[in-house]
Amino acid sequence: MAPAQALMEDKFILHWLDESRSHRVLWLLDLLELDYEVKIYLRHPETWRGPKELFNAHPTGKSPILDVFFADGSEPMKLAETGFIMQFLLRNYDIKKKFTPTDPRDQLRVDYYLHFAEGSLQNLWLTLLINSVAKEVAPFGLKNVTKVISKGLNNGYYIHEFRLFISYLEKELEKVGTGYFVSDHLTGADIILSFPIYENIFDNLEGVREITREKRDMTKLFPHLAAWSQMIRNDPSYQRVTAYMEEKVAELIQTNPKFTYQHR
Ligand SMILES: N[C@@H](CCC(=O)N[C@@H](CS)C(=O)NCC(=O)O)C(=O)O
Repeated sequence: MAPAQALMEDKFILHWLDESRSHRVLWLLDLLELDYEVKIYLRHPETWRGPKELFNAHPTGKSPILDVFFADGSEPMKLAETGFIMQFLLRNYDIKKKFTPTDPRDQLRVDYYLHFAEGSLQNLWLTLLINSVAKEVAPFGLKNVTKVISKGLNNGYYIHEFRLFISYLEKELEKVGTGYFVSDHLTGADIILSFPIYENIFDNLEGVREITREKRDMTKLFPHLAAWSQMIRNDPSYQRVTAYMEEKVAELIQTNPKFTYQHR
């Protein structure tokens, strides 16, 4: 058997948390037509944290986690960190090079986005989000002071950084001019950015308005990012995995309403 085929016989278990970064790993597994299973975890409806069962998958209790079972019998591997997982999958399983640029300089751009998405963009969004809900979780009596501090941090620093990053990404897309972040077809760059740009922002415009106090229309301010988000939304594989997971999550909630959440 040719090595490429042997690799395609490998099996995967994705530990997938709802409304999380793990969705793009699922999308990539589907795009690469790999043999995978999904283990579903639900967030606590109030704290929005993952369940304690995620700690059985990995000591950090975070998702995504990918278990890899090699067809050649070598020792299974457990992978964490979205960018790293995606890099591993693209390097080893994109046999037909469908999602890999041919130009080595373009490959470097993909690698850059695999780091940028989690290293810079996602943490910024998370901080904005946490500051915007800080008042609600603050103890009674400290809510007003918490609001002043968290709003001050967002207004004085994080909203500015958010605009900086989004404007930068808009210009990058315009510069490439193909509708994709790298090259002229879907690559790991678009797949990893689907969560911070499409899911967090362009599929959540009302939430963005509340958090960033941006009154102008984001789709008009950032037309290239808006059109790119539409491309993600319309991707048949993205639609298929999204609809499938929505159905599975609804089933899980219905059949197991006492899903055990970790209270922290
Ligand atoms: N940098 C990590 C972040 C992983 C992460 O924080 N995952 C979140 C989901 S978006 C999580 O599992 N949260 C559950 C919790 O912290 O309780 C990655 O890219 O995989």
